[in-house]
Amino acid sequence: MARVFSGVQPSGTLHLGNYLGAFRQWVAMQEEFDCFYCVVDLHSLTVEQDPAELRRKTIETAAGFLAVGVDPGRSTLFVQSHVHEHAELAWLMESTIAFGELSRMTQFKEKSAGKASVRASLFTYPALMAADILLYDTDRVPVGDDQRQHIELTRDAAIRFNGRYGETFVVPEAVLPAHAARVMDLQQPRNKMSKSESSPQGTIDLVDPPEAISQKVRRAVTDTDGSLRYDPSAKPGLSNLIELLASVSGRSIEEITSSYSQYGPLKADLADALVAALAPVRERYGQLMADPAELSALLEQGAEKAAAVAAKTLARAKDAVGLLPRA
Ligand code: ATP
Ligand code: LTN
Repeated sequence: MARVFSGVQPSGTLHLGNYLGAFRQWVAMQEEFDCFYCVVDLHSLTVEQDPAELRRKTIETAAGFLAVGVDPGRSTLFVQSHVHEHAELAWLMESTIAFGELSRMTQFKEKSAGKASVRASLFTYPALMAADILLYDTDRVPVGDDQRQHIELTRDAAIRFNGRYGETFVVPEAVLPAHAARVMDLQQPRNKMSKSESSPQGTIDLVDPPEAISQKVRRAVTDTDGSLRYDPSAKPGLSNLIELLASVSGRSIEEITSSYSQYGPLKADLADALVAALAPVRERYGQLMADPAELSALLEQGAEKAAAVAAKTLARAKDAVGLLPRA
């Protein structure tokens, strides 16, 4: 069975971008693939985190995976720092990827812009991400559009390593959703909806109550020209709402733009569709968070399964580069 790997940082509350950009594909892919889904806590250390808060968010993020429909009976669900091979292979990746390549990563440029102090790990982070993916002989990586460049870099790193040291890694491919691969902030529709950077009014959280979802959609920023058409560069707010409706309802962009003439009814239908999609997620999330012992047992089983796979790949890679095995 082909392998899938993906991860989410425990850096905040899961939102609609995570759901439509990543989670829905994660759930669908369980039918066909051997899936590994990871709470990438090491990645979140690239920026300041409060220790107690980080522990709490790690559990919440894992509960979010299950709430959206990741099935621990079929998929392996685990926490990155529980499998030490990630940090170790990351060093070999930093020794494969060039400084110039990391300098070209747009996410680094965006997240470091204007900051007085930037952690070295924010710069090297794509090497850790490459390690995450390559450790599991991953064929496909379901992600949102913002991660496309990192997956390209992972592919380049795998190809370069294999060329230099012999066939070691599977070269993975990104899988992006047809719609809503880049969900925009509802208040600032030129920026992506984000856990760490968006305002509460601009973000729909997976656990928002129905009234909050409807209110945020109603107040979403659009424009005043009144013409209902899909044009992301001239009409980013409205186009985002159209994308969202296409994604949650399965309707096409053309069908949507031809069936509404005013923004109000489109917003109302979008709000209803989002409430219907997210209500069961919110309910399951509440149940899961009520039983943290069950969650940590699942994460323990997941770590054990993940480590068994990761250890083999790491040993192969260390051997390939010429690190002397212990006697
Ligand atoms: P942060 O703001 O801390 O960078 P984030 O909200 O971008 O967090 P991540 O943990 O970085 O979330 O991303 C998890 C997954 O969700 C990734 O596959 C990413 O591509 C996807 N994703 C995140 N934001 C969006 C978005 N606005 N639209 C579509 N997909 C998204
Ligand atoms: N960098 C990603 C999270 C991430 C990831 C991964 C996604 C870390 N490792 C491996 C897919 C595969 C992010 O910030 N969204």
